[in-house]
Amino acid sequence: AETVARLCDDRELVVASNREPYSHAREDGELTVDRPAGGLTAALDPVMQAAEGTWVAWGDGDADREVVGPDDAVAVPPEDPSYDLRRVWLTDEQVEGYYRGYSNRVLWPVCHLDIAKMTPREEFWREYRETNADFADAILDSTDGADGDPVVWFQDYHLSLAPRTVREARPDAFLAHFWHIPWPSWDVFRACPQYEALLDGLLANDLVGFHTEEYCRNFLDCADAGTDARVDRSSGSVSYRGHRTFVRSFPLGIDAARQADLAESDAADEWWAQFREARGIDPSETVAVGVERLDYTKGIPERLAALERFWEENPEWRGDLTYVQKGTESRSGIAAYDALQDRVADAVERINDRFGTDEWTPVVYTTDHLPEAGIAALYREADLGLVTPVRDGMNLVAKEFAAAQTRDPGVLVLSELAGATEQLGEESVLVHPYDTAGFADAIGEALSLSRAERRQRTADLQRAVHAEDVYDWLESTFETAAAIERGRRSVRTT
Ligand code: GDG
Repeated sequence: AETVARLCDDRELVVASNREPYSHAREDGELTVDRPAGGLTAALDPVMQAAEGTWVAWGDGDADREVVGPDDAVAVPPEDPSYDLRRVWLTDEQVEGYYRGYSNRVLWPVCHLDIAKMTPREEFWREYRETNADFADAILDSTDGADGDPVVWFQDYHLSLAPRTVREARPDAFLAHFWHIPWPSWDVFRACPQYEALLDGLLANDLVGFHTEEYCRNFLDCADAGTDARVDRSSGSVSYRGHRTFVRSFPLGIDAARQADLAESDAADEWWAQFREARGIDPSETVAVGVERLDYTKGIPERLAALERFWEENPEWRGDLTYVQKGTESRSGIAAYDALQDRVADAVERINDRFGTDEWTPVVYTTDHLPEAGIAALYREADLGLVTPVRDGMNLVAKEFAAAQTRDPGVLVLSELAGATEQLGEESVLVHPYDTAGFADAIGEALSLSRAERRQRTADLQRAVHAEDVYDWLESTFETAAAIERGRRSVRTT
């Protein structure tokens, strides 16, 4: 955290993301604070504490409104206030149009190559623009009066337009943006009617980061075809409206050491003992696991079809291979998500009716949000980790599964369409999520690996996830930013 803060050179650091790192709630009249849950927020939090910066995010919920000081900001973390959390308040129309509409019904499907699910309504775009302007205002307000030009780091697809507004007001600020989902090729991206405005917003940044080289190449192609920018592929940069944007890949990692500790924790043991008991999983059973939000990009129905095929063709595994699917409901109320929830529930019921017995349930399904230790226990206990999205920017579950193999090592079965495959593909059993027959065979192959082979693959996977963890990701992002700044300064002085 100190290193990263130093790389900001004592300039004001502002992070902007849709979700807030701390949220407040009222339970039985008591005000409670929810801690950063995801790996990224947990890793960024100490950086923000060291840099004493500002985090701008959507303030979600009534309790958040109670905990504001001047300028809609509250100092966090609560026990040792060291940086400002500044909330952007959204109207119901904004939540519907900016978040549930444009972000999740236009950008999400387009970037995951599912343009048939794209719903580009006029009011979605209007609210997205307005909300991005609100974020930009909050960023500018919080950097007002700060010494020097700020460093602003935007997270993700919710905030494509805000960089342009910030750039216009603060031409010398350093603006970086990390895009957590895939960037599609030009022929897909152009299906989005606002492609030019989106590129215009993103090209106001000095640095745009993606998980993989492929997304970087796609972005450069889109900038080339969708704007009048000059694209230099050899340096990975775009010159547009008098400004140069560098495009780089920064594959996001996890806190691998923490994940391994969690897998070995008492809380994980306790959670697993209870879950196993409650769901009737016998200790002798072989366990496969899938952990995700119920999102159509995660390939859950496709995976269930492959498992069904596997049990069909391999009757000796009935009663032995149990699949645990954790699928938390997500983005409910959006038709594509509601349909997916029904589809998954129906498939689970059908498979369990077809193969289940009084003693054995083939698919153990839970929609609960589990404690971190529960997730780690599932990974640790599983003989197979099935991470088979039909598209995924990175997929951190694959990395968490690898890090949590602290005992009898399990096998990672990974989709060739996940970003994580660029780093973990070689040591995994790779599948194509839509090739049901090949996927079923791969499950058989993964189950047949010897202990020595599983141990070797796991050791290699763990080396990979520890070698490029979330802290390396932060450091390389900020080092790249510092190098770009140094390059600029030397150009100015020569
Ligand atoms: C986007 C991109 C990219 C899941 N269920 C529970 C729970 N989780 C945690 C997992 C993991 C995280 O949520 C999911 O991360 P993913 O990376 O798999 O997927 P997305 O949410 O789609 O994230 C993705 C990511 O951004 C980062 O850039 O990798 O490609 O789509 O950490 O463990 N955690 C707890 N309970 C649950 O029930 N505690």
